[in-house]
Amino acid sequence: MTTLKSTCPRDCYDSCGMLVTAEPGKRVRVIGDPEHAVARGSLCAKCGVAYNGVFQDESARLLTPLRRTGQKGSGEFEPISWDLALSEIADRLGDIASTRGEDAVLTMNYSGTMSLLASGFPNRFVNAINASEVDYGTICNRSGFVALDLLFGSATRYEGFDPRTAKDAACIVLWGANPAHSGPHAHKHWLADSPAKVLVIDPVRTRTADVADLHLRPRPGTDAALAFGLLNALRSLGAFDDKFIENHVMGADELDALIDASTPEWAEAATGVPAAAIRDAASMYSAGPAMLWCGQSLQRQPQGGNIMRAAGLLPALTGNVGKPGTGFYYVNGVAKLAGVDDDYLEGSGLRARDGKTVLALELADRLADPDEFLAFMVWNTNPLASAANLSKLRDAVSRDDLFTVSIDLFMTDTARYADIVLPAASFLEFDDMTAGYFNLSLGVQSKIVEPPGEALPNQEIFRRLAIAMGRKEPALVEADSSILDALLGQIGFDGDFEAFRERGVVYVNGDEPRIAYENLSFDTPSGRIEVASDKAVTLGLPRLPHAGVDDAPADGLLRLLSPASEWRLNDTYANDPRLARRAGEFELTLHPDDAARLEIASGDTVRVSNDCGEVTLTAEVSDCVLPGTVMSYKGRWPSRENGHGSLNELYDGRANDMGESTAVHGVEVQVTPAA
Ligand SMILES: Nc1nc2c(c(=O)[nH]1)N[C@H]1C(S)=C(S)[C@@H](COP(=O)(O)OP(=O)(O)OC[C@H]3O[C@@H](n4cnc5c(=O)[nH]c(N)nc54)[C@H](O)[C@@H]3O)O[C@H]1N2
Ligand SMILES: Nc1nc2c(c(=O)[nH]1)N[C@H]1C(S)=C(S)[C@@H](COP(=O)(O)OP(=O)(O)OC[C@H]3O[C@@H](n4cnc5c(=O)[nH]c(N)nc54)[C@H](O)[C@@H]3O)O[C@H]1N2
Ligand SMILES: [Mo]
Repeated sequence: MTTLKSTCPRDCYDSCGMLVTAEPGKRVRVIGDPEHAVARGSLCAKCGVAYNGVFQDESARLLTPLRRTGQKGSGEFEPISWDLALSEIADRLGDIASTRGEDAVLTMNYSGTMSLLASGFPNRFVNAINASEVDYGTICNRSGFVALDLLFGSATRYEGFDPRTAKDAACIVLWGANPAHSGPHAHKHWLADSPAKVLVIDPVRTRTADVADLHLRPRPGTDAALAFGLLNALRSLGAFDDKFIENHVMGADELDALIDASTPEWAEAATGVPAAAIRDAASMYSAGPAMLWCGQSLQRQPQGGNIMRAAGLLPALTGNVGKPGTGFYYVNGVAKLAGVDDDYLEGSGLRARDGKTVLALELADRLADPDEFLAFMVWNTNPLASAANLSKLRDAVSRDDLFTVSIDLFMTDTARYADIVLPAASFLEFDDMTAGYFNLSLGVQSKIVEPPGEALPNQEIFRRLAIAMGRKEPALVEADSSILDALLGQIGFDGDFEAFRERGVVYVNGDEPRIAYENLSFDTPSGRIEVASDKAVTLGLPRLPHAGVDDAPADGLLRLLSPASEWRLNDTYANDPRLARRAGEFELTLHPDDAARLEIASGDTVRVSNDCGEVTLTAEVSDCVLPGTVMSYKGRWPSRENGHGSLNELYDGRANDMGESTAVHGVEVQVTPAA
């Protein structure tokens, strides 16, 4: 029996430490590491099931390379050898490059695994062949970065508060974040243990809201008005830090008139949150050091970029920056913060010329055009479930003249449309390193078992592909062990990979919380926090954040929210039978008032539609959503829903106000009882 420390590489706030145990003749056992500060001996309900379930189920895993035999999307394939698969891919990519140019090859990958080698190394190949790339950040969190960059500088891409500093906070605000689902250990331990009062701002009564001291429920897309209402109340309480503003903030006085006008009563009318609750929230936030967690859903609104900018004014104007127990958090870029050299890992120097960039939201339109792309290579993501404009995307990937390669652990909806499918190894099957995006942790990923069948780690697949294409650059075939040694050197770890495995996890700044922006220098053009931003103007954006809200949906339409499910990690785990049972019916939650008006009861089948598409769901009537709003969790594979599709049938890919980023929570739908 062998037990090793490892780390969960999913796109999740937690980055749990795990113990993986192999015994001859048995499945590997995967549990939470009792010594790991986040996991504390347990995995979350979904990963605990899937890692001991579908991830080790050879009947669900892809075991050999496959070549398509039926129509695209039919899921009919025949096994072929690695040699054949790689030489076919190499030939096709080579032909396309020589006849149509290298940029006719479009590559796409995202956060399906976040371990550094499996996510970073394949980009060396992408760069070396000068391929085009999908900028997938736009489907998740780009506009939040643009907004926080304007305010606090580009370091916000890497650094928000260190969760360990919560011990010094009097108040923690969770705004548009639901860690009860999206970071279950942060919810269960970090939030529960913190002495701070908890303020949750979310239109939905989530399980995170259930444990809050105060829950504000703005109508979706009205958070900027709420932010200004809070600022008005904070200023009345004397909570603005005039000295901090004078020394470290640019342009605050330009907001005076807007803050004057944004009384809590005005904000109540704009957002639906009672004025008294806004005042209470302001007193909570001003009672001592306060931390602000801006969730990724805060910016998935048509005006989501402005909302992030407005929310960021709270710490800026109250001086809740640079001291223990303060600050803001969005996404921490821990690898970068720890010293990992992205350019080395991803081989940016191997690129001789730029390819094209395709924003995630325009994927369907751009891929439909045969004059642009003739090959599509996809790994670490499942766009045929998660991307916008799904029915158009299905048509695009059905093109006969498009050569599609999918690399995954499973026969996903995306793999079904591929010409060649390659089987990837899971995190149990190769050594690697992970970096968190909430906790400032770097963890080991340990190989505990051989991959099933002929599956290979992403890195090995791309090494072999480089060789099949006759590439000579040493960086394209660098061994994992050599890269891991280099990464350990970059983060300053004192020891080799075996010593790192033994340790399991290391933290940026060691045992002490890192105080973000402690020296109060910001890498904005002025070096201060820029409330008023000339840079924004050069980007075609307003100089100042504003208090505008989205219009309420027109007659009869309802606004659809599609946040993270407790039983899925994005679309991952949809094919685990036990988790599919837990997730249950594909439900749409609607408020009792709307249900009464539409004559819909819990359990009814409803048609949810708009100009973009339609899906058939099961109604659940509950006042956990607001009137005028409906909710359904993301993460369904259309192929597994008897043709009921995914919520992304309903999102046409319209971008929001900053960074051409997702506005998926701005989707409006009609709901009717299904005949
Ligand atoms: N309606 C709606 N749509 C959304 C969202 C929403 O809120 N609402 N959220 C958006 C967001 S935030 C995101 S991030 C995207 C995510 O959407 P996706 O990127 O499609 O989601 P994942 O489930 O992370 O898909 C990862 C895939 O990677 C595979 N994988 C895992 N490990 C490995 C590996 O080691 N190698 C290889 N080759 N493959 C591996 C998994 O099996 C899985 O099929 O969805 C977006 N779509
Ligand atoms: N279990 C699980 N964990 C996950 C994921 C998953 O799919 N499942 N996905 C991972 C990924 S890729 C990401 S990006 C993160 C996302 O995780 P989070 O950052 O927590 O974001 P979401 O779950 O999309 O939404 C959080 C909350 O925002 C609320 N919200 C929606 N619209 C508004 C609004 O207009 N105003 C306010 N104030 N709130 C609003 C929603 O009701 C929801 O409760 O989670 C990661 N972790
Ligand atoms: Mo995401």
